[in-house]
Amino acid sequence: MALREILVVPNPVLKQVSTPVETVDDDLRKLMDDMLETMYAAPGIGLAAIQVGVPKQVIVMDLARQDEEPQPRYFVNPEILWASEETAPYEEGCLSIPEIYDEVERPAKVKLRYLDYNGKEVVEEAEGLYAVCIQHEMDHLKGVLFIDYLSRLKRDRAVAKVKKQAKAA
Ligand code: K1U
Ligand code: ZN
Repeated sequence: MALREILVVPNPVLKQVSTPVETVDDDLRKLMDDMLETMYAAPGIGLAAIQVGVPKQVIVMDLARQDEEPQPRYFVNPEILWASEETAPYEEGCLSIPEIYDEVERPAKVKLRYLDYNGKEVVEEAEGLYAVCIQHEMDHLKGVLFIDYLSRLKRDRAVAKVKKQAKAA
């Protein structure tokens, strides 16, 4: 396994639309292993492949608390089959927009279909933090960032703050 660099705004690669994966093979599993290690090291609870510069429809996630056993999840070619009309707010963060947090309102529950680490199809419902995180990560696959839901002023301020951090580093 290897750590990969996480791209940060305003890197234009983050705006790319990711393409579906044709086969879940050992090369793809290596990418997913690297992504999980990179996400744990950051630390974060989710990561989309485009955040490490790979425009494929691949996401990793682990929502386990520190006092729980790790529960890695892998999503290949995820699709939302249904989203609730009910919405819920959540203060989101993003490893590609370090140290910026703001509230985003999204459907409270979703039903999704995806391929797992072994290429097996899974259909399941998500709610709570799982629903928030999968929708946030699936937005990355479309080149959408959570700051895109904020006002232009807040978005511009967020990008300016990250640029300033990068210069200071
Ligand atoms: O960059 C990303 O997409 C990962 C992002 C996922 C996410 C967080 C919150 C709401 C929606 C999506 C993060 O992991 S940000 C870091 C974070 O939330 C966290 C870090 C350490 C411990 C607990 C949470
Ligand atoms: Zn993100």
